[in-house]
Amino acid sequence: MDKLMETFEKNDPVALGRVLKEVESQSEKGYEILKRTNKEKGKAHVIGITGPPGAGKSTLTSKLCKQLVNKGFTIGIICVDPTSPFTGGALLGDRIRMQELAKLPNVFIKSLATRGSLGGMAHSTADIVQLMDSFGKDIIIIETVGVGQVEFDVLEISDSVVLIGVPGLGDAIQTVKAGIMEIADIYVVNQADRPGADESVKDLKLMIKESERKDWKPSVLKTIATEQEGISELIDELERHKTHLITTKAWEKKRKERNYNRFVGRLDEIVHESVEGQFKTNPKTQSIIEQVKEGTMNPFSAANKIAEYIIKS
Ligand SMILES: Nc1nc2c(ncn2[C@@H]2O[C@H](COP(=O)(O)OP(=O)(O)OP(=O)(O)O)[C@@H](O)[C@H]2O)c(=O)[nH]1
Ligand SMILES: [Mg+2]
Repeated sequence: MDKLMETFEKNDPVALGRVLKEVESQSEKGYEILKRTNKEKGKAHVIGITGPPGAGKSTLTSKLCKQLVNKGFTIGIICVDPTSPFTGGALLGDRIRMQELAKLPNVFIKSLATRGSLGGMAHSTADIVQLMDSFGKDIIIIETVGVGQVEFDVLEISDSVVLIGVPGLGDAIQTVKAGIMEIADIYVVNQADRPGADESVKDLKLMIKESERKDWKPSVLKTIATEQEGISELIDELERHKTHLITTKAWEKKRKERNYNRFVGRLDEIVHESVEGQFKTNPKTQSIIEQVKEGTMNPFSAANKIAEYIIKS
């Protein structure tokens, strides 16, 4: 353990990989590591990149990353794929695209796929963000597909959220706009080499104008990720957003919220595990559970009874 942390502190990427594995498997060692690395955190700029499948998130992330490395930044990338157990091979193309990135100095990539539990995804992402931050990464990019609840929770960890669309996808974005409007800080119309890009930009700008958001007006950029076009503008915009967060103290607030949410999340887990452990093994609660199943006791009174019993014991 000490040796592992020693190499971690010496910025050995192999140690970062091992540390991430421990934390991901939620081992005792993993929690020890999280406790030890909880100092001096919150320096990294966390960027969430989301959008529909095939929009070009990975291509854009890869080009963005290359330019950031050239500017001297160290980068951590987290690929969150809540759908991977179902789409299976979909990640393969990504892996190939990302492979060239992994060869770059100062870039570390971590893929995160669900193993059944969607709920744990945001926790795991938060853990990985902490570790990459503590390791000294300047920028952490979280790439995630879509805009469902899980992705929403994951994106909440980010300081800056970039929503990537493609020309003609205006309608698709419209349908999710209620939720995404509140969290996207920068809009990108990628694949701008395809027809309809300007209309999409116009549509998005109109949507933004209509939104009630006051603190920050998101800008709309056009990119051709495959040609590396528009990437430096995106970097400028990300820097502008970071400055905005710092000057409005939202940066600080975000970190406080992140700390609080992680505490509540962990507390939740502990309570849940201990309660479940108790009522599943305790014979006294068994009869109540049986009655609930049979319908002879209503679930609300039963839950109250068991909660009372557990709190008392
Ligand atoms: N014409 C054009 N194609 C692009 C552009 N950017 C990406 N592509 C292509 O679009 C396809 C999907 O790109 P990805 O980067 O894998 O997209 P993604 O959003 O990461 O996809 P998922 O991770 O599967 O959701 C690839 O074949 C890319 O080469 C672009 O600007 N123009
Ligand atoms: Mg991708």
